[in-house]
Amino acid sequence: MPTNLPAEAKKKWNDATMARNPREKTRLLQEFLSLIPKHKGTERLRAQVKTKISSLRREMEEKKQKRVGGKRGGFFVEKEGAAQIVILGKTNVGRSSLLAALTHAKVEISNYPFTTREPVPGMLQFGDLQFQFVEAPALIEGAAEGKGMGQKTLAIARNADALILMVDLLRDPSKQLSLILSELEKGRIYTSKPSANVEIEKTHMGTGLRIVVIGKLLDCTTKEVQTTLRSYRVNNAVVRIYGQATLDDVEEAIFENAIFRPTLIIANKSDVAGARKRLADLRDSNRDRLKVIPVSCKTEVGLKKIGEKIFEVLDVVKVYTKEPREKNPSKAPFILKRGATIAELAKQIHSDFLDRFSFAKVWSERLQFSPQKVGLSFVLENKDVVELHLR
Ligand SMILES: Nc1nc2c(ncn2[C@@H]2O[C@H](COP(=O)(O)OP(=O)(O)OP(=O)(O)O)[C@@H](O)[C@H]2O)c(=O)[nH]1
Ligand SMILES: [Mg+2]
Repeated sequence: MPTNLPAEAKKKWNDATMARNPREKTRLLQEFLSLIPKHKGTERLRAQVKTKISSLRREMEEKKQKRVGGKRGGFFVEKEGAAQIVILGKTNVGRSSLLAALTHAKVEISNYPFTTREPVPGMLQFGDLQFQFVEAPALIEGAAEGKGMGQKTLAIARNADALILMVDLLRDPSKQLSLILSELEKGRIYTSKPSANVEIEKTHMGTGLRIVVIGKLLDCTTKEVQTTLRSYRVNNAVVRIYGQATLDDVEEAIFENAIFRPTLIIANKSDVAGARKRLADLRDSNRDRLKVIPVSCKTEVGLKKIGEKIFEVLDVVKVYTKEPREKNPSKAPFILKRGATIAELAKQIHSDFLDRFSFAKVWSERLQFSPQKVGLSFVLENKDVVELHLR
């Protein structure tokens, strides 16, 4: 539904995005909020702006406390391995137990609530790949508004490559799941693939607007997209439109980028009485059709499947490279999004390989002639072996 914002509101939004100081930004956002007409089409936007204001307030409050206490919270976890998977869930569901069962991480497991207060990483060896699991602090209701370090926790989820939503089968698992999903949604993190995705990458002054439509515009032309962007004073940007997008999708992307993260549900404590019935209820209520894996960290049932399921949900392929004249491919594979081409592989190996590319050879059982000589647009598949020839 269109927001139909008056020009004055659009200008105010632009001022707010330009403001660097949180106090100033909060004030401008509040003024922006008061200029948004109240109707069904702006409901979501108003909620979003309110969340943003309360998070800015909390941020300022925390900074103030930090100046007094001098304590720093190191919440960012540097990525290692093929993918970073963040484990989210309510307290005591067994996030630490899962991390301890899958990796060598040293974590504290206890039946007291809120034992884990900072993200804890650990590595899982899966064949010739390594996955990095990160236990996030427990999520509580109101996390998206900043309760219980909620925003920092959601920021870790935003940065992840995939998510594990963990519930336990001791208490109502569907209720636990809907709490997590609702906090994620408020944080604009989606667990199912959206039908459209609009990315706005702001560029330098004077570079102009470049619209790249990879999917299809359903109800507007590229020109209308440009007009909408300009009305919000987005004048220099590369805008990529994936899937079946509407003008509303474009407008939404102006306010904040929604992101999609591949997601699995892990239902822990399958050993407890009544677990089977609760698991069935959880599966019934799971409207987004996310994959549910029942496990028990206590009896270790189901844990062996997790590596494989993560690999599947990431929707990636692993590709081995080979040096010309060497007999065997490298031991460590490269991980690429499914559908990636030789060009993406070349870029990942070295920033100037794309410019120096001459041709590639690909070995695979699926090819009629292997090795096959290919160019940059060749789509790679799982377990392909690639030899790059440079100029
Ligand atoms: N019966 C049963 N209990 C489990 C299982 N996994 C974990 N627990 C127990 O659940 C309690 C909480 O486990 P933790 O792994 O500390 O849970 P957490 O999600 O990390 O909790 P916080 O970090 O405190 O939020 C502990 O008493 C565990 O022993 C399981 O598979 N079955
Ligand atoms: Mg824990």
